[in-house]
Amino acid sequence: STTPVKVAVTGAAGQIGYSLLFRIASGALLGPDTPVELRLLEVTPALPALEGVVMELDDCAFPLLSSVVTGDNPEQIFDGANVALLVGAMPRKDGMDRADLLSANGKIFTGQGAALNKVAADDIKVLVTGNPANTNALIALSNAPDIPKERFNALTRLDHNRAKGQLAKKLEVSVDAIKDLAIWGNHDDSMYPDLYNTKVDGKVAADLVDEAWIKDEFIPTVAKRGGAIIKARGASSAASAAAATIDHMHDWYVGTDEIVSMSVPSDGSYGVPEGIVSSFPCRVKNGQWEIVQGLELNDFSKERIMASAKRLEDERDQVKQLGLI
Ligand code: NAX
Repeated sequence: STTPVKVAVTGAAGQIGYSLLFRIASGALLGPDTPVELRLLEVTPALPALEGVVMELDDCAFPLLSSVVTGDNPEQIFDGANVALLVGAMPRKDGMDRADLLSANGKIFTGQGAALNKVAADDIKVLVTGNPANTNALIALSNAPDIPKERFNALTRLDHNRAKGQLAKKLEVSVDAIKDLAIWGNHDDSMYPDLYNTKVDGKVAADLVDEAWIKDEFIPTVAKRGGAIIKARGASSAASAAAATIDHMHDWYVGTDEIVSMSVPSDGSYGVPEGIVSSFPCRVKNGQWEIVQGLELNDFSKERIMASAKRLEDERDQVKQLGLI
């Protein structure tokens, strides 16, 4: 179609935004035939910096970029949006604990959920990247009662891609050889990458490596990757986080034949409680995700998945107590 798809991005002047916007405008998000209108939200003090980013977007002369709208008012920016990438959030500062972060960022997502509810297009798809992503998605969907909750996802695709990269390196295979890998649970250090259902050239990944490697190297490396990048780069993951955000929404919007990791509102599958947004292996059909059913989970996997789900329940209880949901 030639009607531009309206893609809203929050935190557009931030680090992730600086990678994300150019890829959206180049067609990486919605494909080479779909023009986009970018609608960019920032806090008021960041609007001048955002204008600089828009100047650079102009200077790329992307054929698919039909227009760019910027502002600090969610109801204006989300007006008619078909896709919303909620990246903007306050980073954790020194002396802030997780509860402080939940409270500070939670307020952003109550307001943005309500604004989406009021003005977004009927087909809106929302992906939350800003941390704590899973619980922020829960807050947003709870404040958008007229939008089906299935339209709210959170990002665990970066963990998925990190796990794929580590496994490919270990086995000296191409990432393309790896199928059916999935991250379960929360996007924090409790996330669980299941190698017992992952296939490498048709073989079970867990059979190709030592159990000790899975437990003592693979899982901790994926879990601590964000910290390792901050240490090496002096700044948190940005280009890889943008790439994962693109991958997730691309696969949701355009479709994929593969099993992918998506944090979605739990329907109780595999004993993960309803009322949280948790990562599952998902397939996408006709623009709708569904949780892959019928997977065998061993005791180790079940224990790790439940431990991560428990973290999400604790976060849910905290934001409930704060009156955010
Ligand atoms: P930056 O601090 O560079 O950018 C965030 C931007 O959001 C800033 O420009 C800020 O002004 C803006 N912002 C803050 N409140 C806003 C609001 N109410 N409305 C609109 N914009 C607002 O952070 P960046 O490195 O881009 O990271 C953004 C978020 O992604 C953080 O919360 C970060 O923790 C999270 N991440 C999530 C990942 C994931 O896998 N789910 C991985 C990467 C990243 O750490």
